[in-house]
Amino acid sequence: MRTPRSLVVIPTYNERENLGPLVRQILEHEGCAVMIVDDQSPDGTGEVADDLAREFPGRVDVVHRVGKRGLGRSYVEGFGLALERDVDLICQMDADFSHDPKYLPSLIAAAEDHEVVVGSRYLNGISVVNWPLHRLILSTFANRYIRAVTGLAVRDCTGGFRCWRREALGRIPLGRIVSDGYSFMVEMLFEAARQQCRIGEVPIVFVERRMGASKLSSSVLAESVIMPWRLRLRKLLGR
Ligand SMILES: Nc1nc2c(ncn2[C@@H]2O[C@H](COP(=O)(O)OP(=O)(O)O)[C@@H](O)[C@H]2O)c(=O)[nH]1
Ligand SMILES: [Mg+2]
Repeated sequence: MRTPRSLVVIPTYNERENLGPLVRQILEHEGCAVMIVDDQSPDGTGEVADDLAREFPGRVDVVHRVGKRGLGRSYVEGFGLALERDVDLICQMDADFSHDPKYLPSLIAAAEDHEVVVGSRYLNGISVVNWPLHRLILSTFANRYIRAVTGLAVRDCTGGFRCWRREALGRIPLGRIVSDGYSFMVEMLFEAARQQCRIGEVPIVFVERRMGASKLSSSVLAESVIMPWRLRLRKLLGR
């Protein structure tokens, strides 16, 4: 069987030190190309991305967003552009090495019989390295809460390391996605489940970033509390 063509979409905000090494590791995998979606990072990540695009023509692309920044917005824009490309799979991952590119082959392989594959921290117990206890509790509680409210059967609903079959991603109404933080991950999975997509999970070990800072904010957390109920209502109303 031929290697599937995969485009890895990476949103960046202040990831200057991480981006170069990460992109190089991704490109070691046959069939993988990268699309960086930068939100005018003040630390110059956008220029690092441009340098990479020059170094790897045809394998690295950069989208420079302007206007209000946001993770969800960046993904919606990146996915829209990725769907115009001649690729089989569209992957997504963080730029901070929490998602190790070494797992790309297992996500890609699982996409053979699933339409969406989630790199999961919570398949075999908890596989997270270097998180303070409060963050672990928050994340595991959040996932239970999301599963209970939305009915999703996925163990890790908030993780951002995923691989989509192109047709499946194309069925998600990207223009209607409203959330922007962790909820964006939940909303995308919820819509995938509504489209009857087969969702699979493969185990990953998630390692907290060593360089740069997290952009987790309290408004993102507030959105995560409300969004599962909005999604449930949306389904109930058939919207
Ligand atoms: N384009 C873009 N990327 C973002 C934004 N906020 C976070 N990111 C990226 O999203 C990924 C995850 O963010 P991070 O701060 O590590 O969140 P955490 O892992 O939950 O602490 C990283 O690649 C960030 O650079 C944003 O507003 N715009
Ligand atoms: Mg992170």
